[in-house]
Amino acid sequence: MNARRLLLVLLPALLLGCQRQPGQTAASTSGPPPAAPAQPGGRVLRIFMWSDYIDPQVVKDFEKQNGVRVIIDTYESNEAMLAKLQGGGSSYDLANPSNYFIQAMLRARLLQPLQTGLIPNFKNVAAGFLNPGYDPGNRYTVPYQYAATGLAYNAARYTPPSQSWSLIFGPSDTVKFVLLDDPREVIGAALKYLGYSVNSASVPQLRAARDLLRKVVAKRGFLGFDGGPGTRNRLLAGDIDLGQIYVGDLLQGAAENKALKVFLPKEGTTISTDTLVLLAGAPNPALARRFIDTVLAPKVSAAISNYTSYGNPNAAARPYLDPLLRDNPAFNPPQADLKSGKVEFIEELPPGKPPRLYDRIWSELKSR
Ligand code: N2P
Repeated sequence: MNARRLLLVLLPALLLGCQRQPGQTAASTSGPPPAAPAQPGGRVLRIFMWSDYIDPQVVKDFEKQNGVRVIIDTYESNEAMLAKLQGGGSSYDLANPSNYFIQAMLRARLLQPLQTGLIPNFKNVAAGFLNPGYDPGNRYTVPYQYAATGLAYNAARYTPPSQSWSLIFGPSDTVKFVLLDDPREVIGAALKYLGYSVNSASVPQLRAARDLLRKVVAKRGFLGFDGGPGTRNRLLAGDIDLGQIYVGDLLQGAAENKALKVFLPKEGTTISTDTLVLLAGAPNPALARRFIDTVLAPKVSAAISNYTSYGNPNAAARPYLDPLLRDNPAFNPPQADLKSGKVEFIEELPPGKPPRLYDRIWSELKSR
């Protein structure tokens, strides 16, 4: 926790001069009696979430309506999220993993059942997002937002001659570009460019993806790996021509600068659902469920997507979605492309050799 956050958490207690230690009762506290607890319970809700992934007004309203403080710490990859949670020492209530990290979090005993029966707005989840393969019966997850991954450019400095991954994966070395700092996205895009599944577990196919990516990261125009917001900012600053990016992160920048554009490459691409999960050690599970219930309310859910430009799995939110977003194929990939697998959901790899192969490819790419 940084100093500012620490101060925000401690401030009410410091002002009252009566910070109560664990196990200390009101009767044994000297000085003025403690103020009535904020509703419900005068607590802090701590959320670990992808960066730039919520409308801050939604958080402020939740704090006000419930008399609580919400602290959101952010990350830019599932790997970073899992490493921090596995390292312990953090007392988050909620986290925001992608669908293909749920089983790994369960194996690491990081999750507790959500009990969606206690979350009335769960009824708003669109049928296509219910009972997913990564979490049968929605025992541990609700879908939060989803994101396809595209190629983005700044039209003020670069006009792509095609809508293809070949702009970066082809032989030419004339554009400056970055790739996402995300192994499944980068290896998945290379697999898709080669005509394979983004979830391939085939050794020859993965070798082909590795050989391609070795050449890609050796290009003069390759300027490194970055997160979604970092890539958006480099495009806004005009430092790069092209960037692989989670579509919503780019569309947030396009609201600021109309020259920022994004497309889903014609060979196909990855997509994933980011979820909300209740962590096993959550200090405030009831408040955490109340937060999930709030973000699943139709207008709140739509406000979040309208702010973040990310896909919305909430059927009741649809009427409130910005039509410009709703009708943008990069934001809302065509059903036919989802059905055909052209836009393909990243899934957890089968255990054993495949995850090790992906890890090996990724470590090699990152060590260059
Ligand atoms: C938010 C990125 C979320 C999409 N900045 C990654 N699945």
